[in-house]
Amino acid sequence: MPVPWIPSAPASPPADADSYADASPTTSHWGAFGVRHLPGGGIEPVPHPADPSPSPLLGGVPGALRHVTRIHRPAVRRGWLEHGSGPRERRADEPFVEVPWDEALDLAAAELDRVRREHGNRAVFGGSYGWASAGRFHHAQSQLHRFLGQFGGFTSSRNSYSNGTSYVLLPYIVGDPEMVLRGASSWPTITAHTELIVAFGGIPAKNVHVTPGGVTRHTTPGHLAALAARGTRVALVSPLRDDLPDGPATDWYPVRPATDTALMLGLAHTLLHEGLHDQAFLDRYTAGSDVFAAYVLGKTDGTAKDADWASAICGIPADRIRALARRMADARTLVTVTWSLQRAQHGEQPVWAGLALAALLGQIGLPGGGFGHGYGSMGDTGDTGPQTRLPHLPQGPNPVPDFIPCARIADLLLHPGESYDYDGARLRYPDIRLVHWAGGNPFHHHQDLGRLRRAFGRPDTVIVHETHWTATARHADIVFPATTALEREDFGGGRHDTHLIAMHRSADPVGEARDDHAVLAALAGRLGFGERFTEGRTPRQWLEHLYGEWAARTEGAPSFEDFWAAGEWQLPEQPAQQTRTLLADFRADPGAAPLTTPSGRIELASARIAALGLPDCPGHPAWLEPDEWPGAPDAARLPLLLIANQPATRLHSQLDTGAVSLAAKVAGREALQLHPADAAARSISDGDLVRVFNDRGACLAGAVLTGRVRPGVVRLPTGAWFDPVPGHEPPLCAHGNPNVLTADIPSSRLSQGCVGQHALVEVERYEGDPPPVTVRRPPVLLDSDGATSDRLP
Ligand SMILES: Nc1nc2c(c(=O)[nH]1)N[C@H]1C(S)=C(S)[C@@H](COP(=O)(O)OP(=O)(O)OC[C@H]3O[C@@H](n4cnc5c(=O)[nH]c(N)nc54)[C@H](O)[C@@H]3O)O[C@H]1N2
Ligand SMILES: Nc1nc2c(c(=O)[nH]1)N[C@H]1C(S)=C(S)[C@@H](COP(=O)(O)OP(=O)(O)OC[C@H]3O[C@@H](n4cnc5c(=O)[nH]c(N)nc54)[C@H](O)[C@@H]3O)O[C@H]1N2
Ligand SMILES: [Mo]
Repeated sequence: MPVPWIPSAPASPPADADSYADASPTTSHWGAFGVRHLPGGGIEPVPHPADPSPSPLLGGVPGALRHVTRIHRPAVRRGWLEHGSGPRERRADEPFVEVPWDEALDLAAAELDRVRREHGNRAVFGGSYGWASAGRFHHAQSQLHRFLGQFGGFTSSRNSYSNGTSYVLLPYIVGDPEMVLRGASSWPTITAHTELIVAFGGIPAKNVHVTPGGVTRHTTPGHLAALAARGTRVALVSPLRDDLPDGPATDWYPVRPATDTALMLGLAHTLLHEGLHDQAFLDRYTAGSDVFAAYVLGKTDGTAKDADWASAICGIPADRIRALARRMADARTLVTVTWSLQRAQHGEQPVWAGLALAALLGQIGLPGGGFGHGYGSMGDTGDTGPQTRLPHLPQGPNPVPDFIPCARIADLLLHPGESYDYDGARLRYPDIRLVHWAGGNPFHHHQDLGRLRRAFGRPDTVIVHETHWTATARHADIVFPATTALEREDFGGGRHDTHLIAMHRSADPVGEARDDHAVLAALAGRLGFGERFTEGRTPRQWLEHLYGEWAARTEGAPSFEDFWAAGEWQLPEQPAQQTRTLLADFRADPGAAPLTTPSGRIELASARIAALGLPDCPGHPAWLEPDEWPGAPDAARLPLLLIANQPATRLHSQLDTGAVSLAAKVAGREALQLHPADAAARSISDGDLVRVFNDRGACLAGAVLTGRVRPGVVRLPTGAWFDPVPGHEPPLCAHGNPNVLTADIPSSRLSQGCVGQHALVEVERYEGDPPPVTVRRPPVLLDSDGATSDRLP
């Protein structure tokens, strides 16, 4: 039986302009598209005609829009309704009572007010991390932050799960993080100049369809094709062969996960030992290269980090490491590191070591050379589109200074009053009594979901706005049904977008769903600041106002009416940005254009970081053994290294109920890729139901055997909706969510980033009657008399 697995999902064909013309325009994180209505009542997404490579995720939109898991009415957890607010186990299997809007709003407003009066504003957590949907006005977090700011403030969150570790590290070593995040060479420059790309984590084609806020033209697939046509060689350093599409001239280095730093140090050793490094570059543009070189050559700790040393750790033969280093020195070489590498314990190290490696080559700031961070992580890395600041909703000030690095959410809830290190400071967790979340799915994004479930038991009240009955909605006390982007008017575009898209309303709201803005305006009204929140405008008037302010300072922008009628405005091009790297000025004259680091240069050793004395982030790039990697003591018991990376078939947990995601499930669960040798050793065949487990939890998955993963490595992407089987502690997820397995520890005490990418696990064939997947049905919903709602199909 063929397994319906999509390794790197194929793109949909580009649209013809005619079918787009009679569709309603909109945009999304996976691209701009039109919504066409079908005779039977369904919808069909039509790609934007200017998009050379529309996202396969478009195919997930129709199924998700009207799925049975859409939330129809406000709902309150029965225990909360009956016993009032207070700490309690918040489990996904407790029924909800559907209540009228006024009642739900009254309850939420009164509880917000009580918490503020009794515990102060810092007892409200409103960080609300998550990707919500595209659209500049209805952006859920912006709306919530504006509301909570006017409410008197809230404990907020900083940074991201995406690249939170790098964001803290980079200011110490390059100054502005954008210098390497988006300042490295553009794709056209790479295809014109680069001879060798050494891609740690690859350039995964599955990821480049996504850009936060929207994208009209997906250009990276075309650039990857251009690389292939030009014959640019790519050294793919990844445990997964699918991290680079077939096409470019590829040498695969199937590195053991979590060991890239050792490999980079081995490469650096060869360069230094054989005198292939650029000493003049190091002297002029870097600080601390002597400290770094002394460490690499073994002068500090007696261990030379040579290719043999590196090989024993990373599993790449020493002669291949030496040969690669020599080739790097001999060519215009771009060293790139995907964000995934820093989403791990000691995640600073591969980023810093990769930068140091590129510095040794002396090509930083040259077209097509140097260091890049995020090619293949996001669609707009290396994009040449205009960088226009698009209109946005003003959030206003937040009077509460308390914040957490976003990946510390469970620690925040579990350990009020405890202190912790962050970015050179010592911070303390406030005591959170109320959590208000809109536009994010912590039961998707956070690690160790069993622990997160305990953490969500601590606050008095959890309020969630959601479109669907996600695991987060199921762990809330008060649930507000939110409209999706298709059910309201807005405009949107991403950071490098070529178009600002008018997002016309193309579907009626499901059930009684309301816009997040409307929910918050109603709460603000009850709390006495309704007029301040809305400024007396309807959503349409907000759009006209925000657009109008922006158009007034944007040359050539049409009137709102013309923009709305046309469905888009193509933004003016800014050609000057296309070929220069942000570091080009620094390279031309480091004295005149210094970096904002203490030395003004690239810091290969940082005295500031060293002075912090952190055991998990020393003052120069170093190989530090993580707790969970193939060489760890626990690997004797848990011999497989799980890669929990981004899914090819959806955006995080979004669109998991859509056709593209469902088509790739195996045995009804998320697909787990594993090597045939590992499968044979466990009597696992293609398509088998398997149990993936470690000490933190377990999940079921469907086995897919493939030689495109390194032996000893299994891949289970994120995003299958968490479906805890009742009665299991630690949790068993019936559906295949890898975050029951990942550890909730910080990347380091410097940055407190997320470590979700890796975990040690074991896999076994599942025998017996499997628990069913229940999460694709709504939870039990009661009406106010306690009867089960009969609305469900
Ligand atoms: N193990 C592991 N975990 C990871 C990662 C990993 O690599 N490994 N990656 C991490 C990364 S990089 C990220 S960015 C996070 C992503 O984590 P999230 O951003 O939290 O994931 P999403 O599924 O995009 O959640 C967005 C939610 O918003 C809802 N939504 C959409 N539109 C609206 C709206 O208009 N209003 C409201 N109220 N809700 C709306 C959607 O239904 C969805 O539930 O996951 C992280 N988690
Ligand atoms: N289709 C789709 N695209 C997306 C997203 C999505 O949910 N769906 N999410 C978007 C978001 S929010 C973000 S932040 C970006 C994330 O961008 P990334 O963090 O770069 O994406 P990942 O897919 O998590 O990881 C990239 C690759 O790194 C490899 N890798 C993992 N561990 C190691 C290691 O130790 N060493 C090496 N050399 N390689 C390793 C994995 O095989 C993986 O496929 O993706 C964006 N793009
Ligand atoms: Mo992300």
